[in-house]
Amino acid sequence: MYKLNDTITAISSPSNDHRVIVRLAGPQTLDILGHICTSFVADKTGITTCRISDINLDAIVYLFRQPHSYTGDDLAEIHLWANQAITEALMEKLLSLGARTASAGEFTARAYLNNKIDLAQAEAVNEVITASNTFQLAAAENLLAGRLGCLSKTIRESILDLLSRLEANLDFSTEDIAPANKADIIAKLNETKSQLKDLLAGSIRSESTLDLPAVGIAGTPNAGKSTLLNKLLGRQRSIVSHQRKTTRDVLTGELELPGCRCILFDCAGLLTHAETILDELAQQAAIEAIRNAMVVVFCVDISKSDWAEDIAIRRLINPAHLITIATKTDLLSEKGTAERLSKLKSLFGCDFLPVSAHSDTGIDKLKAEITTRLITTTSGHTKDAVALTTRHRQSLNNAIHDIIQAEKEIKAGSEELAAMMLRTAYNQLSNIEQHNIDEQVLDRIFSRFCIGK
Ligand SMILES: Nc1nc2c(ncn2[C@@H]2O[C@H](COP(=O)(O)OP(=O)(O)OP(=O)(O)O)[C@@H](O)[C@H]2O)c(=O)[nH]1
Ligand SMILES: [Mg+2]
Repeated sequence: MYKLNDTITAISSPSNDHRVIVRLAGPQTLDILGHICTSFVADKTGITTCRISDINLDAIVYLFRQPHSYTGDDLAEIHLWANQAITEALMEKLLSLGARTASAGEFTARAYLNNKIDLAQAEAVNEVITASNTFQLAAAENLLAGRLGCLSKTIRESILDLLSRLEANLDFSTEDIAPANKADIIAKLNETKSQLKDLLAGSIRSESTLDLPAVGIAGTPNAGKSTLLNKLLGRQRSIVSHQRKTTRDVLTGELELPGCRCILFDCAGLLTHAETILDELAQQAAIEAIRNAMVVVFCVDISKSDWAEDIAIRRLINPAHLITIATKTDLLSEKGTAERLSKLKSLFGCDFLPVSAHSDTGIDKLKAEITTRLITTTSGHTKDAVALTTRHRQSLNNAIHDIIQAEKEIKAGSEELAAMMLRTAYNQLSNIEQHNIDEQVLDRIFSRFCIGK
């Protein structure tokens, strides 16, 4: 499907940007530039300013000659300040001169097919584009820098080493491997298996970069959840009233935090007993949403005189990350707030962050706490994590499985079968950077990209 011998073009800047970047790559690039630009002469740096006669505008053209370009062929980036109509006129001109509209991810597909980057790095381009927080971005950049390819290459080399030792044994000996040798090979196999497991464990699920993490606001009815959601989002997303059970549905909004984004949701107040069918349905929706949340902000109304209901519903939820907050602190004096905070601490066994959506108290601290929890959860605590796609995980898991089988075969004395399993494990890992991967897989990978990348 991917042709390499024609010239492709696409707008590669965001649609809401007045600075437009048009990419052009392929053998006709220079010819086309010669047609559209008056006096086109690229200097040694490959950067030139020229007038595009058809649209009567000046543009900066960056020319990268093959093979020293992103795609590996002649590539130009035309930068100009233009509106949509002018940009469309330019695109039409490029197409009339023989360029073809690039499909999603086709520039990166060319880079891959021209051996400029390996497949893992190509996928990383997309991960960088879709990353939703700084840690996911760092993990995607690690992937882009070829770290996964590098790590899998080191592991492949140890498999090759083991394979050569096994095969030497098969070729030159009619007897079983000596026990000392056998123990050594098994130890090496275990080491390789651990390296693969570490790689998986320390990685970030890059699929999750496509879905923003969910942060839920939970608590009893009237705890001030909807008021808090509206405050954090900065708009009236959820209805607020002094009546209990005002919120029935799960209501969401996108929350921009420093360094990351998340989906914040409000839901029905949790109950110990559902009285009506409507209560029951609202509870089910709330519990389901809270179960899927990465972080839960648990609200307790500090102005209440009895927290028995709050204590009971706290037991209903068990999220990985819980932030406990005391709401409506504006209703108490400073001294009263301090006294009740320590009472809440002794009742619930954890600290409460004092918050008031009415007076803005604690809102910035809450945002910072949510950010910290999200980053801790998505980073797995490592800066060196690599973002792995489903395809990478599959290859790594298959390789681990093959190594376990190889170990079993060695223990059972069938070195020939063990060698076969190791060869399969080796091939699984080669898949990660594979160059002869079939078209359908390539299609699936690059179709997730946006046009122009
Ligand atoms: N003084 C004060 N009142 C608040 C604050 N936050 C919420 N309230 C009031 O508390 C009442 C309940 O607020 P909601 O935000 O609707 O509470 P909720 O937890 O969403 O309630 P349900 O949807 O019924 O579960 C309303 O009358 C709010 O005005 C606050 O920070 N200070
Ligand atoms: Mg509500």
